Amino acid sequence: MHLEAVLRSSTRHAKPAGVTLQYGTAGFRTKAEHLDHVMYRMGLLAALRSKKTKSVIGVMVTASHNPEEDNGVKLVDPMGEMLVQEWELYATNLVNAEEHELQTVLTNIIKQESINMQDESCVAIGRDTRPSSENLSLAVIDGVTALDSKYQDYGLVTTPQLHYIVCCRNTDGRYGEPTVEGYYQKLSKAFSALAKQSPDGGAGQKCLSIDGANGIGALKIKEMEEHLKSMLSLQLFNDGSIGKLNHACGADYVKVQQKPPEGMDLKPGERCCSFDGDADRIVYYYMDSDDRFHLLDGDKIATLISTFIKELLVKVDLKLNMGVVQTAYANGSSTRYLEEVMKVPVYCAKTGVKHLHHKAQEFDIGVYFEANGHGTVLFSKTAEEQIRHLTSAGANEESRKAAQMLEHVISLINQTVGDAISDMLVIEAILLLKGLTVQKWDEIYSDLPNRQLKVTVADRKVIDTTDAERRTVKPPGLQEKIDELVKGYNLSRAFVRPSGTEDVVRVYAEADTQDNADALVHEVCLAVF
Ligand code: NG1
Ligand code: ZN
Repeated sequence: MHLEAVLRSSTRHAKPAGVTLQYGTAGFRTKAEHLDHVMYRMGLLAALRSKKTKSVIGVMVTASHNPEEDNGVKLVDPMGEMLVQEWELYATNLVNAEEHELQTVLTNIIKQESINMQDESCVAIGRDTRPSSENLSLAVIDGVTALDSKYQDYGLVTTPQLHYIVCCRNTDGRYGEPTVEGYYQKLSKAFSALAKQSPDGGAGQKCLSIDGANGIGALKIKEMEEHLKSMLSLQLFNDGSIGKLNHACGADYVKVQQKPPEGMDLKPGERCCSFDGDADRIVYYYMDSDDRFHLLDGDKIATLISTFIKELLVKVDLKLNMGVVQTAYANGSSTRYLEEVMKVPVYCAKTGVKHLHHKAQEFDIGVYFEANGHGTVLFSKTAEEQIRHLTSAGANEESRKAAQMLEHVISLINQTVGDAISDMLVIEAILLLKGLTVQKWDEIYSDLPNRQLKVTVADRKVIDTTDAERRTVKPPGLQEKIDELVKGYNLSRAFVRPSGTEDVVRVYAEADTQDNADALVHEVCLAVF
């Protein structure tokens, strides 16, 4: 195997000796200045993955909700899904190889995967608005071209837009036109078709305030808005013109701090939402007339969407099974509501979208959301076919209309990955169609007061979990301590787990009152030390 070109270019992207990183739930993520060699090598790996799968592979340069100084990279597989698990290991090995080991590690991957280096390959590259992202994406391109692979640089795109493009490129346009323009057209067409079905055509809906987290989502929502024309009235805050990316704003800040972002003018009762730094997460919120903050997170979104879909399924009389997938962070009230009132089966997956996505694929219709607002809906081929058939062959007008609505939801939702813009449009369409205000939506169930904290420990890996991360098995005695603390409160639950993206241990607790949730979370934090 001749890899001279690779080794030659690698000297321009040399790995600092001794630095090691792991391909975690969100790919590689660390301070931007440590990522040049990582990007170069992920360019190499993407080219290999493309040759192996004979498909276009995506590379997204972003660190999502993390500080502006950080950056990261993740690979996108052919259908727009996250990179398969076996290749995560190759990614880790490749990135951690010292310069003199690079050739051996690459050769091993090529051999193990029987990759024919003469095969064509193409890599689709996207990046967020971080100041470091442009140079880092050039390092990716150097890696891709060192293996004589083709590439297309899509420049500034949201993470879900890149996932969409990769899926379109590999399905001969069946999923849509593989451009950002194609994305806007697909979504605006579906939204318009749904909005037209609402009693007043959307005329009565009030303006939605959007916190763009000073990131790529702000840039892209402005472009989307032009396609939406007057169908949806939006007001954008934190658009990146003054503020810093994710600083005191964005979906993660709002969810974790349980307060509105800075830089946004909130009036009582107004419907607001926040995107995260790469626009794959969204949360809604509003202030009531007593100046109390109300958060509608991923759990409330999952409930709204699954209720809407279930009602349509009854109208079309299709026996498609639907399940909702959550994580340990899902509010206990949401799980109870979905299971007991909605009679929808709920499953708990490990944190990290790929785990939820895989579980959701087991259903005809799988709705998955992390409490932090990352999620989407997956429709199986069977479900899509049956629904499409009924758009014309439905037993009566009502059933045909419901099937058409489901078909538009299928077009509007980004099935490749959670997508703030697409989820926002689905939510807005449902609120319109059901004539719901944000307050009415919020009243569907009441969240249990909760608190999430992070603690820094010497080695977070000493904590090992089971039962979808809801219980610890290591270190010995910790779970017993947590059980004992939880017993001291009503309606309480608590768990700890090592973060997959930061060098911290996350601690979560819920209880009957905010004071109790706060007290419990502090007690559990102390138990972790
Ligand atoms: P970690 O750092 O493993 O908790 C965080 C989020 C995940 C997921 C990933 C990827 C929480 C509690 N955790 O993971 O849900 O979104 O980042 O971005 O929100
Ligand atoms: Zn994100």
